[in-house]
Amino acid sequence: MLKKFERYPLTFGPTPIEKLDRLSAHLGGKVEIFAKREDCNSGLAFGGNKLRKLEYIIPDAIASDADTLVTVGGVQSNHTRMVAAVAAKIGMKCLLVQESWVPHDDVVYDRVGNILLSRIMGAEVRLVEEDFDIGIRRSWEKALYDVKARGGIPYAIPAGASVHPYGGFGYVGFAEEVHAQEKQLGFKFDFIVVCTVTGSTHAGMLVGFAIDGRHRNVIGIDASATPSQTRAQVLDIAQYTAELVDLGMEVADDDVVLLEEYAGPRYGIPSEETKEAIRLCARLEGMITDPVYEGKSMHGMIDLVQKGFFPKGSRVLFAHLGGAPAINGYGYTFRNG
Ligand code: 5PA
Repeated sequence: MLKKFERYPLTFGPTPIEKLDRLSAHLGGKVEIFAKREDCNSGLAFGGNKLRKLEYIIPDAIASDADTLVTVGGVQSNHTRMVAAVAAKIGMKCLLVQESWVPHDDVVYDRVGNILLSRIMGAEVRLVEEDFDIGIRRSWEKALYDVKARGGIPYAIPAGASVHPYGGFGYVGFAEEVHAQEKQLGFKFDFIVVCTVTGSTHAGMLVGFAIDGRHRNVIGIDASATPSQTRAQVLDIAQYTAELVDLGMEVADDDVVLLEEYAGPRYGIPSEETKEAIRLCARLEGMITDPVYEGKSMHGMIDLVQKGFFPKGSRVLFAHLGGAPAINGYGYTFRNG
């Protein structure tokens, strides 16, 4: 589906699929759980889902003659870290707008993890007092204006590299990769669990798995805590991505499966159940998930298994999209493990 689109390689290649035996057994053994390790997809600053998306966006940035990548996220955004790494790798400058999306008072919150890495990689980091919102941001538009005012040529990448014409392609590619891996494994996954915030990861998967009718088996776990906006954004991106890749099928509103109950208490703040899910997965599998994203989708998946949402014998693929560096901003939360 993606052959006609240019791709700038930023990842190692297909990511491994790992069986989570001990977690599967701990949850009763009725469901087989696997993880696709997008968190290990690259040598660029610890990797993660944004690199798959950026592989299809960067050719356009290079063709535009831009000299500065400009993007936006929260203080502990993984996306901004990934854009900083890519800018370094391709020899561009980078301006990051880091908004106050999370009311968090760890003293080192704006000094460690993602933001620390972005600073080391030479990005200009601009801390801004604005609340969480996945839409187009005024602060980001101002940053674009500022780059132009000082004689630079900005290339605008929206939050999470999502609301960009090519933002959905990377995770269409993920689905194609899973199809190929399933041939080798000799079975197909019944469900794919994905953490959803700005929407293009979920949207790309929805389009990619629609090829063999599994689009409603992509179970989005909302981590935005603003689910109607996230849902609308997933639908919109899925619709225009489907058209661009000639899917030959209309994506409808009820094709977006987004579960809302695991995002609380709010974006970036983990519930007690999310913290327990992070500990459980770490202690059974040595697999690190974070309090903002994958901890919430892990919590969702565990709860769904326990509730019997997945029929007995199902094979469930947990998309591990990265995000572990942010855990450094939660030292107090995990001070006792
Ligand atoms: C993010 C996003 P989408 O934004 O494509 O829905 O992906 C959700 C997601 N897992 C899941 C991890 C580790 C993520 O980083 N992160 C954002 C960021 O600024 O880092 C875009 C919100």
